[in-house]
Amino acid sequence: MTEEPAYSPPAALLEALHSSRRPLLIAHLSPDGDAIGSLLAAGMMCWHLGKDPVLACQDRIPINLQFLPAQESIVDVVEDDDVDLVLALDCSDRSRLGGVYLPRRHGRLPLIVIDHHPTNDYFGQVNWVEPAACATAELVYDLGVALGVNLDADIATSLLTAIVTDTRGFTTFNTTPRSLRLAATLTEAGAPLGRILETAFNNRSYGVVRLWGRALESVELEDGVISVVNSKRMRTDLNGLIRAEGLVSFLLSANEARIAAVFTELPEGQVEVSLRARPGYDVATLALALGGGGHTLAAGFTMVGKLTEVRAQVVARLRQAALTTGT
Ligand SMILES: [Mn+2]
Repeated sequence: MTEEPAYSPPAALLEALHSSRRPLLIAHLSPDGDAIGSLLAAGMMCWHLGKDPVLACQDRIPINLQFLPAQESIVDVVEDDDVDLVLALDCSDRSRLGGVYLPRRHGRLPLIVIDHHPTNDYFGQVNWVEPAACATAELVYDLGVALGVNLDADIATSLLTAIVTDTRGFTTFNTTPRSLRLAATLTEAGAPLGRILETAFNNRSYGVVRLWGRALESVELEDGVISVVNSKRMRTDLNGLIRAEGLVSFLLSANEARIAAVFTELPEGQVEVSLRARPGYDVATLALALGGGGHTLAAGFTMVGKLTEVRAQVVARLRQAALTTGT
């Protein structure tokens, strides 16, 4: 590895990991590139160290990440009674672990958290949280250095995919010189940057494109808050498709928008709210207040209620945020 570590894992983390034989590694539910990339890289590091980890994530791996090495080893049900440590990756609170974390069985095991969300609530016994890191994978890289693991092409591919997706192709404001140096190091180690960018961003199903079209019919802009709904009715002929992936970032590209929101009606009477903000505005505070979390400029939460009512209620609060927190 050529890029110097920027962060040091806590001694207690290294100790716990060294003495574990079968750690349970968990990426958050509704996983993104950072969750899956960090999970796979950490899992491969464990293999290099002769450990026998369980890699787990409650939800399906998004189609644009299904090229990643070793992703077939991720399980969505943990039946193993043998695990001796839990390592949470990119999870800001306990609920993000989803159903692969079984409190009755895993609650007595040491719980280690590696994350970069500023809203992290330190739910582990050991919490390595670095909000300045552009991705959890940046910390996983530093963990690899601390563990003395050789950076092979598969680990590099997983880490670079995580960094590329969490920085949306090095376009977010938390992209740092180090993000770029890490990308160079990982590319040198064999990660295919062009293919990762292409697969991560130019890769959505025709169904998602049609769903964008229907959701965009509902677009509204009020006081700098742009929003759409994605209702169950819009998806009846779309084969179980739920999320209009990428749409919230697209909405924010409207010049008049300062905050963007997508309201997705979930099957069980819940509404998932995805939020994005331009620099100088903040959507994390509201998301956290409503039981979710995330970053200042990208956050989300889920609440019970009717789609139209949730939209009206949340947009009213976002309009306050768009009027009062501008710089
Ligand atoms: Mn992340």
